[in-house]
Formats: sequence, C-alpha cells, structure tokens
Amino acid sequence: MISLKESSKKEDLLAGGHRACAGCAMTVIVRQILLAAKEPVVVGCATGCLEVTTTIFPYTAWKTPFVHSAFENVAATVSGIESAYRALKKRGKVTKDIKFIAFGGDGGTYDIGIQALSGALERGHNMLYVCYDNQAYMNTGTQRSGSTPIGAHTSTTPKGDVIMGKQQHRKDLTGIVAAHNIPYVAQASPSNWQDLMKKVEKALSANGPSFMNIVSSCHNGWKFPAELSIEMCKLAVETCYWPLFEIEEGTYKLTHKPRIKRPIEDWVKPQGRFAHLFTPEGKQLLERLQKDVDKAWDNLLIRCGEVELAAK
Ligand SMILES: Cc1ncc(C[n+]2csc(CCOP(=O)(O)OP(=O)(O)O)c2C)c(N)n1
Repeated sequence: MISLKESSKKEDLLAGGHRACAGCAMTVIVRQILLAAKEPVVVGCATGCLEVTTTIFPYTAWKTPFVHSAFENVAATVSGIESAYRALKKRGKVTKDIKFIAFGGDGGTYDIGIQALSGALERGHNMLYVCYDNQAYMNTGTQRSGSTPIGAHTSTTPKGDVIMGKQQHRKDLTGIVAAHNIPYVAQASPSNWQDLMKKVEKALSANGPSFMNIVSSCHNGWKFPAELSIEMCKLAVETCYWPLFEIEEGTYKLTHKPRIKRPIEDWVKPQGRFAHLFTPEGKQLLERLQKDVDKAWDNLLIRCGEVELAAK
C-alpha cells in the first residue's frame, strides 16, 4: 500500500479551490481514493455535491478525465466508457492500463441510481463504484434519502409535533450490492484512511466490478461544527453505526474492530439533526436506533466469523 510519505509526494488529482464546504469529508474521500490509484483513472460522477462543487463551468477541479452524468445513471455511463475501452484495447488502439471509477451520493446510489448500478454490476464491468454516503440529498437542501437514519431531521422529514424526524430505517445498500456476487465490496471511512486506501487498491485490481460505500459526514446537513468532520466519521465507526468490513469473492472480513463499542449516543449527540432524540419523547427512538445498530453489528460479526453461531 502507498505510504503516507509517498502519497504526500504524489500529485493531488483533485485540485484545491473547488466549492465544497470547508471541512467536507467528501473531498477528503476523493483525494484518498485518487492517491491510492496506481494506474490512470477515468472518473464519472452523478449529479450531487461532488459534481456541483468541483465542475462549475468554465472551471474544473479534476486533473483526471471526467464525465458528468445525470443523477440516476453514472453506473451506466461509466460502464459504457469501460466497454469502449475494452473494445479499443482488443483492437490494439489503446495499450495503456486504465481504471474506471464512478462516484455517486447516497441519493444517486441508494435511490435514483440503483437500477443503473444493479445493471452494471450484473453485466460485470471492470469498474469501481463509490458511494459517498452523506445520508441525505445534500446539494438540493437536505431532503431524506434511503440512507438517512431513523429519527433524523431533514427538510422532508422535519421534526414537528406529529413526527420525530425520519420514520423509516436506513436501507442496507452494501448488503444489496453484495447480493450481486461481485468480486469486491467494502465499507470504509475517511477517518481510517489506511484501511480505505488499501480497499481502493483491492477494488481497482479486482477482476470485475467492485463497490465501496464510504461514510461522508456533512456538517451542514448533520449540523455539527465543520472542524469535526473526520471525528464524526470516526464516531460512526466506533459506535458500529458504520462498521468497516470487506467482502472478497463472497468472504466477509471485519477490517476494524472497535476496542470498546461506544454507545450510539456518542455519534448522535453532537449532531443537531438528532437534537430531539434527547427529549423525553425522543428517548424511544434513540433506544430503537441503538437496538438496530446492535442487531446489524451482531449479524456482521457472525458473517465475518468473529462469533460462532452456537455461542450466541
Ligand atoms: C431524476 C432527477 N431527480 C432529481 C434531480 C434533482 N437533484 C439533483 S442532485 C439531487 C440530490 C443529490 O443527492 P445525493 O445523490 O445524495 O448527493 P449529495 O447532493 O448529497 O452529494 C437532486 C434531488 C435530478 N437532477 N434528477
């Protein structure tokens, strides 16, 4: 894996001066990914914060070939490019080894782009799909998504007298992708950068499609101080809300086990979108959130072979 020293000498392929919010985790994630890539990459990006903030005409922050696609179809766009590359390579018109990366937010991946994603995975394109998951439609004003946690206040699930934020569970997108039986699937966090970059290397060298779901804190939508972005990602990992694991050729492996599993409250409390969970009426929701996390974590430990089924 690339060392910190080597990566500090490598060219940053996402230039500074883009318009993402100060402290945004998404751009940290993109830089970590591009630094981990050994071969030249072609990038596709769905509409969302990443595209909106890095490609304001006539400027671009990308020092890679870059294609913007619609909200719903970045997986289809990049699979088309990858097919063209394969055809050209076969005819000897391209000789270089090139990798293909599609980026989508949770709205563009969990919700609107899931059909294009599923199709690309099933067709077996040699590409990495990255979902930077900030848990809502952030660039259009924090509307809820299929990834928004239960209880979160968003502009379409506002905490009011009748409802206490989002009423539904988060969709298990990583699990849905894993069900496509592709060579490599992983969850990562920019707080655990070595783990993330190692996973990118594996994903890009997979023989077929690979997928990474990466937690991407958003201080604007989650409502916490901007300088705590990476700390918020770390808390998501340490509370086991966002476990770090990988699935290589169908085999699950935990890549980070918190020394002490922290209560979900530690991640939830610093975020304004969950403020109402700390009122008497919100207590039940907070307990439900903890219960959901515990259940998913226990299931993951079993899948990763960390706990014997019989011992449970
Ligand atoms: C089919 C379609 N529906 C809605 C929109 C409007 N729209 C553009 S970006 C966006 C939200 C993107 O959310 P997400 O993918 O989570 O990315 P983020 O903005 O959080 O980075 C929406 C609703 C659109 N462009 N196309």
